Amino acid sequence: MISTATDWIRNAKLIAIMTGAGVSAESGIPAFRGAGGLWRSFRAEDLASPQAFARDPKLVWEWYDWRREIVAKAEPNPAHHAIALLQKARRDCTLITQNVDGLHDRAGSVAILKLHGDIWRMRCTRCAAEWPDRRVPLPSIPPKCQCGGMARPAIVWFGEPLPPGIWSSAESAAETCDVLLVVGTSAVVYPAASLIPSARAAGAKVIEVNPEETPVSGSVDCSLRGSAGAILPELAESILQ
Ligand code: BJW
Ligand code: ZN
Repeated sequence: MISTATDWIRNAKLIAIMTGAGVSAESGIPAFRGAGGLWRSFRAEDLASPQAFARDPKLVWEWYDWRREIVAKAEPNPAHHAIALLQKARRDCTLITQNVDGLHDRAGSVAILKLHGDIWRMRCTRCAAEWPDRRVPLPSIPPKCQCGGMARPAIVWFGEPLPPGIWSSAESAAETCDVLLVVGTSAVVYPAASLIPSARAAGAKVIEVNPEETPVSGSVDCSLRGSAGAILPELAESILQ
């Protein structure tokens, strides 16, 4: 199976890679769903929404402060490095990520289409200013903007639109690629998950890398069952040899 996937990638003119939380699992960052997905007793759906933030900004910020601390200590793993290597060797390779942890950047990937934002950026709820902030832990919660307004994470929450330019670039990458490699996502969050059927409908081969079955497993061209940290380096090595 891996040799078929390798052949498809080797022969592809345009490659797109879409990653989810599973690609960072081996860096010690908990995914959102499945074992370890809860913080205290909350699911992402309970905290990652404008309504949850309006109800209890301190609670939502405590969740982010906890995650920022984990992410700050984490290092890119062999899967992030293999993707960066593939992108360097093949300029025609677009990386789309749902992750906000910045580990693809730290592994050396470039021009990353970050669908759901960035955990190291803040946005003012009053004046909409955006700025980077890497302080861990935050000195006070909720953090403030210079204008005195309350800051929120510059992350796309449930019910909010994805950044339009980034989303349209991701759509066009999915619709024009010859191969879409889908790594470490449960493929349940939309519109990101819709890139998978879009790519397939436009004629791309879709390869999934995930230790578990997902709702798209039955409709992809090839399922590679295993961890990203084991499979991606093997794929990159055989493609780039
Ligand atoms: C491994 C591994 C290893 C483990 N190696 N793999 C259509 C149908 C139904 C609902 C909707 C729909 N369209 C829109 C919606 C609503 C909603 C949605 O999708 N809801 C569903 C959950 C039901 N979507 C939205 O609200 C989106 N916005 C929107 O649609 O706006 C419309 C609009 C237009 C115009 C005006 C206004 C509105 C926004 C979605 C934002 C998602 N944001 C989050 C942020 C969380 C907070 C944060 O990061 O700080 O993004 S939610 C969370 O889920 C996060 C992730 O990026 C996202 C996806 O999760 P992911 O990456 O797939 O992780 P997991 O944990 O689910 O899966 C991990 C996988 O890894 C598993 O499969 C493991 O097996 C695997 N794995 N170890 C490889 N070692
Ligand atoms: Zn402000």
